[in-house]
Amino acid sequence: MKEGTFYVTTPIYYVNASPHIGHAYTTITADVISRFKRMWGYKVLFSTGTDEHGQKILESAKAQNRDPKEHVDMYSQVFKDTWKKLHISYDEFIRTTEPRHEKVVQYIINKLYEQGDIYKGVYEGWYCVPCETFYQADELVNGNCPNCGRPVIWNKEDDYFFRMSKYQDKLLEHIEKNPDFVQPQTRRQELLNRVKEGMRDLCISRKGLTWGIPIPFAEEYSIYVWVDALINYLTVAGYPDDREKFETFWPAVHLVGKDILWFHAGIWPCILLALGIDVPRKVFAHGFWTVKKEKMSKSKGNIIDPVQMANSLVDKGFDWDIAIDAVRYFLMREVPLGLDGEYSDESFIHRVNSDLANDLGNLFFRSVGIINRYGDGIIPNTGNAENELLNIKDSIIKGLDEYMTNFEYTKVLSDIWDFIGAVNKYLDQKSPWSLARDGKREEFDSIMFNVFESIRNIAILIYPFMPKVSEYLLSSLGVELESSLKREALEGWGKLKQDWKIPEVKPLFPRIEV
Ligand code: ME8
Repeated sequence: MKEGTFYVTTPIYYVNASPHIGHAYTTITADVISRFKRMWGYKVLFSTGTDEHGQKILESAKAQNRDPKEHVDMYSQVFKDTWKKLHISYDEFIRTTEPRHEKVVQYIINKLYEQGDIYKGVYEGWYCVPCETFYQADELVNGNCPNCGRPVIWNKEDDYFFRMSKYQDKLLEHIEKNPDFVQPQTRRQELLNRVKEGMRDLCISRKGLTWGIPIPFAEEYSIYVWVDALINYLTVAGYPDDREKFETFWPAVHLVGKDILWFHAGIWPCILLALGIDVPRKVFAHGFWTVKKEKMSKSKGNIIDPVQMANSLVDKGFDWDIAIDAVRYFLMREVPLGLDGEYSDESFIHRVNSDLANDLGNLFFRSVGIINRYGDGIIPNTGNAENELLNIKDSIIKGLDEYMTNFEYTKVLSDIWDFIGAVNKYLDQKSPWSLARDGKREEFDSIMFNVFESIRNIAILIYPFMPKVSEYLLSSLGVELESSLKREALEGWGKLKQDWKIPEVKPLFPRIEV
């Protein structure tokens, strides 16, 4: 990895249904860090995609009466379309059925086989198709899958195995030496315990399964879908042919849900160690969104669709882009990444009303109202900074890269909202409207300059979370976007355009009556 670069990934999602807020959560989280890092001057590679092979996908295609290829093409497009709607700025969208990926998977399997890390044995145990996971009898809970609770199937066949146990000690050492390798700490502890219990060799083949990548030296087998899927992170990074890209970006930061931590922080690093490649820079496992305390899932029928959430705001008078940003804001603000979050329509509406309409929206619209009424709509640029506001801004910027890199988004947002609160309070206390009425023009100008300069800073700070709201606010302030969405634009105080007349603005966040 070269200095100043940042590679972040989401899991590649199964193409058996449309995305819900669980998928959107991981993807928006990755989008926020990518937008932030680009703003901070990093060269970013942000990758997402779809996991298209395996028995689960084959069965879902059959259940929906589609040819598997047609099925994966269709759902993969649904994911792409949804990410476009949610303003996701990915650099790469990888599909595991792409030839470029199949080539890398086969290359890796050959390499591991040739170096003696893959051997033939007999697999005897259980398999959960919805989770695409092998289990031994002692791992089952009441005879069912310990992860999803559904029935498992018995499997006994000749199979190929990866010598995972050989890399256990190296992995353990890495986790122990690198306290931030897995975050949050509770998940790191969980992983440590599991690695210490001992790692069995991993079955990496499925006999006779045709919807998968064939094992190059035994074509009657396909490669276990999780091994196929994990390798996507290397394919995107240019491994093995594009050395330049690979050396620029690898290792990646993997964002995952807590259900798939073991694959990313247990199995995957062992494969990488076997290949002589650096293990991931970080694996961050977030919590689950629940509805009435149950994990959201298609089988339970309690799915929340992010696009429908946005539509519910459009019905209340929101512009589409602003509604999408409100969904993004809610998901990033409501729960600290790592904990579970309970979704309800009430909590969504409450956030939108209180944080967006009452705090941010109110600050902007009352400020514009004051300047229109008492200052001909022209933002004064007096240049004298109000230290109280400047210091708040500086203290946010100080730790920002670190907080963002540790995915402490709720803390960052709460700091930005404290800033918004401070500017609203400043307006109340200074009551510039009275100063204008009393003819104290200089004082009025100075206060309004500081208010709008604060709004400019706030608009830049919220950009990673709400890009369209940010762009709307900045362009209303006459600020050029390209030069504004940069770290330098947050330095100092007083980068507003001289004598800018604010155009007519529309209310961004209509208050929702409940
Ligand atoms: O596991 N709350 O794909 P997947 C929060 N293809 N996040 C949730 C969630 C919920 N209720 N439900 C799902 C796979 N997620 C594999 C990944 S990667 C090499 C292969 C999110 O479609 C969360 O990030 O089942 C979880 O890890 C991911 O969706 C799983 O998506």
